[in-house]
Parts: sequence; C-alpha cells; structure tokens
Amino acid sequence: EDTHKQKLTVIGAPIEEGAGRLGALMGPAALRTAGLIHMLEDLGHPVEDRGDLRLPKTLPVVPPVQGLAHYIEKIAAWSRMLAVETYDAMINGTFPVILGGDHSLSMGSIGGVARYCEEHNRELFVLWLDAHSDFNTPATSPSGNMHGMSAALLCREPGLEGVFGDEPHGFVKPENLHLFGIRSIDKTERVLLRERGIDVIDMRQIDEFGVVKLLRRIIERVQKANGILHVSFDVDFVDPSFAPGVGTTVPGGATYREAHLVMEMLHDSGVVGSLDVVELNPFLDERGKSALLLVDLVASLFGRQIFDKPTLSEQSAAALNV
Ligand code: Z70
Ligand code: MN
Ligand code: MN
Ligand code: MN
Repeated sequence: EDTHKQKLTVIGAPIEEGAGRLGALMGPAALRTAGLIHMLEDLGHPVEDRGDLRLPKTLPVVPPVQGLAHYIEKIAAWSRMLAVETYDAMINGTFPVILGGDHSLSMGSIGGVARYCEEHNRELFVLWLDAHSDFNTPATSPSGNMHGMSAALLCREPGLEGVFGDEPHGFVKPENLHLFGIRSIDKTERVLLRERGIDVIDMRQIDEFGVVKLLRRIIERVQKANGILHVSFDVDFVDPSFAPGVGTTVPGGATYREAHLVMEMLHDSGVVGSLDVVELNPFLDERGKSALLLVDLVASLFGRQIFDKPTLSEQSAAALNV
C-alpha cells in the first residue's frame, strides 16, 4: 500500500451504461491521451498496462430486480470481470489503478479488492470522493442508473445480489466507507445513509473545517487498523469550473487546490492500496481540460510534489502553531 514506487497495474474499463448519458466509454482513451501512463512511469513506478478490457460476448443471466436497474446484465459482466482483475493485481503485489468508465465499475474493482482483503485479513477502508453518495438501490433509485448504486451494493444493501451471483467478490463494512465532497443526495437515499450510519462528509463540512482536518481523521483510522484504503475518485468531486467533462455537473465542488491537497495527503499517508478514476466524459470536456487535471491529480497521489518538502518543517509548524 506504499504509494512510493510501487508497481502499478493499470486497467481500462470503458463502461458507460451505468451513467445517464453516453460518453464515459471514452474515459480511458482520454486519460491515456492526456499522458497518464507516461506520468506514472516518470514518477518512477513500474507500470503494467492491461489495456482496456472488453465485455464477453455472452452476458450473465441476472434475475429481475425489484425496482429500476438499467443494463444490469452488462454491469454484472463488468463487475465480475473487474473483481477478478483487481484481485489478481493485488495477489501479485501490485497496486490496481482502474480507469473508467462510469462509477458502476467500482462494484467490480472494489469487489475484487475487498475479496483480497478478506482473504488476507486486512481491514478495508474506502474513500469515496464524489458529489453524489451513490447509495441508491433499485428500490430507491429515481433514475435506475447503476452508477448511483455502487456504494450501496458494496455495503450489502439488498436488491443487487444478482450483479455478482455466485462469482467471488468481497464487501465493504458500512462503518469503513467515507463519502467525501458530497453535495447531491436523493430523498430516499438520504434515509438509507442515515439508517446505516454512513460517514457523509459534505461540502458544508469541507467549507467549515477544511479538507486537512477531515481527511486526517480518516487516514489515522486506516493507519491505526493497519488497513488498506481504496480511493474511488469520481471526477465530479471537483468543481465543474475545473473539471467540466462529466455527465452530471453539480456546482460547489472541491477547488483545484483542495483536490490536489487531498491527493498529496493521501500519498504521504502511505495507506492507499488501490484507485478508481471514474466518470470522465471526454465528449463533454473542454479541450481535454478535465482529463489533464485528472492526470495531474493522480500524479499528486503517486508522489509528485511542487517542491522537495511536502509539509512544513517542525520549526515553522511550531511558529505557526499548527
Ligand atoms: C442520482 C441517481 C450520480 C454520478 C450521478 C445521481 C447519481 N443520485 N452519480 N452522477 N456520478 O441517479 O442515483
Ligand atoms: Mn459517483
Ligand atoms: Mn458523482
Ligand atoms: Mn455474493
């Protein structure tokens, strides 16, 4: 989980059926065009690029759900495939980086990471950087779009068992899920989040306390448990003025510097073991702006610094009383 020069397995997941509009399919291609792989190598990480995965010709049969879950057969196929890929990457001692693709892919990517953690007795924590809480089920979802259901599935909410069927995957303990940057929650979704006691760090809290204090608390939890932190980065975590290339823009997101600071702190923490980069929609982007920002943010997560000293010296910190 040390993000310092660890070997990375990059997996492209061109999936868009989980989102309400088309275009996220082009996400992996845009991230590659923006220089993601070269950036990772320049930072000193050996990279195994598995390329972009493709759906199998035959999709799994999924029993009908109660409610709405569009394209569940395709989402199920992707989930099963991705869970195998991230599990294998971790078994091989590498750090899986999944390039989306819409956020439904996290059912699979985290499903595989969680399976690894369960089998190796490691406590899994998830940091969900997003404007949305993605905690709908087919019964509560107003849209039926499955990218709004991935966090719920991972926390064992009922109604989505057919996604994995009998295929191997793990779960996330609801108390280990940290939603961060949230500013859009559906009515029934809110009820579910409260009932399950999910940690929802919304933009109001970020305004009031700042990302540093709020994120430190999460990082310290993971460190104390000697856990592994999966980071699921939805582009709409960032304010649309900096990252317009997303299907659903929600104003009032993280600033350019807040987003970088989060990634820089995550790097320094040494606890991150896997990463999703999701919801980039190059069709809606402005001259590659969002793709380029994402590459820079991922660079911060993997150790790029503005200057040698990432934090204040002890002396300066004492002088500033921080
Ligand atoms: C809404 C739903 C969502 C992302 C939109 C929106 C979900 N809560 N997630 N864009 N990334 O349809 O469930
Ligand atoms: Mn999302
Ligand atoms: Mn979102
Ligand atoms: Mn199952």
